[in-house]
Amino acid sequence: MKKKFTHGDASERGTIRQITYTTRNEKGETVEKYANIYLPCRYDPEKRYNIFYLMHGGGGNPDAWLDSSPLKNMLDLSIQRGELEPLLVVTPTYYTEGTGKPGMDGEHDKTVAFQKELAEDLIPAVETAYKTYAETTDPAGLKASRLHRGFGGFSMGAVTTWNAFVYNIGIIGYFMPLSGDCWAIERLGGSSQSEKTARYLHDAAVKSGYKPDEYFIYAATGTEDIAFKQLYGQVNAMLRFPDTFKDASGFAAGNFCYHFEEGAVHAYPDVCQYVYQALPCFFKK
Ligand code: FER
Repeated sequence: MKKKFTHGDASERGTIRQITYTTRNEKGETVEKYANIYLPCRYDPEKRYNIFYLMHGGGGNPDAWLDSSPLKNMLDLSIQRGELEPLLVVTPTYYTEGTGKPGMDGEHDKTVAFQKELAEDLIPAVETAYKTYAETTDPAGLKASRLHRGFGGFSMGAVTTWNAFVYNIGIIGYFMPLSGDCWAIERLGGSSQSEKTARYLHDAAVKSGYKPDEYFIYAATGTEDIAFKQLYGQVNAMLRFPDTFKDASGFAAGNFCYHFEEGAVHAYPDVCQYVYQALPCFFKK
């Protein structure tokens, strides 16, 4: 493991912009939403950038990661020190109105519904306004650029990430579920339904037609995190499917990295450390 990130004074600072786009809410009405986008220092609108979408936890909003963790400073310093290639980072929300009730059953449905918005509204809006490896933002263009696009999230954002793996593997190649398990079988199913959950993800990977060297997962949490038991159970069950989830450190010889940080808790500052560790491993293929 790399040393932990500590806040510092960056001399080369990126900027945060907002992007607005329209989508549909649960009633089918058109709504306007916003997401934040991090542009690295010396951002060049003519250049192509890798892009990483990072989702908040239950009850959050597009500002949660920026308000509650050193994400911006971590990106600035990682890029300034040459540890991380300059990239774009987007913090959206899966809520279409209000902020819901975190942890409730209806919450999982929202993270599933968001998958259509992600593919059809958010990604096209962002990657039309900011240049990425998507030469076009239609489905074919997003598919062709999928190994330059990642999705991750904290807690319910991790639940969202597992759904992105299932529904949007065709346009996303890198996944970073942090302190949260897959709720496809049931709420907190990573521990209560480990085997079924792992099989569901395995079957989704097989059905996608992508080979294990064409999608990558970096999962992490802390040993004192309320999601530890769920993610630990799920990861161990997933490792029993080595044809789809091949154990790997830094993605050197596989597609599945996991990390359990001693003593870390269910909070943005601890979880931001995993982003610091994981992001430099992304977009290497
Ligand atoms: C988990 C995944 C998500 C978990 C909690 C959550 C307790 C979310 C909780 C919330 O938003 O309140 O594994 O473990």
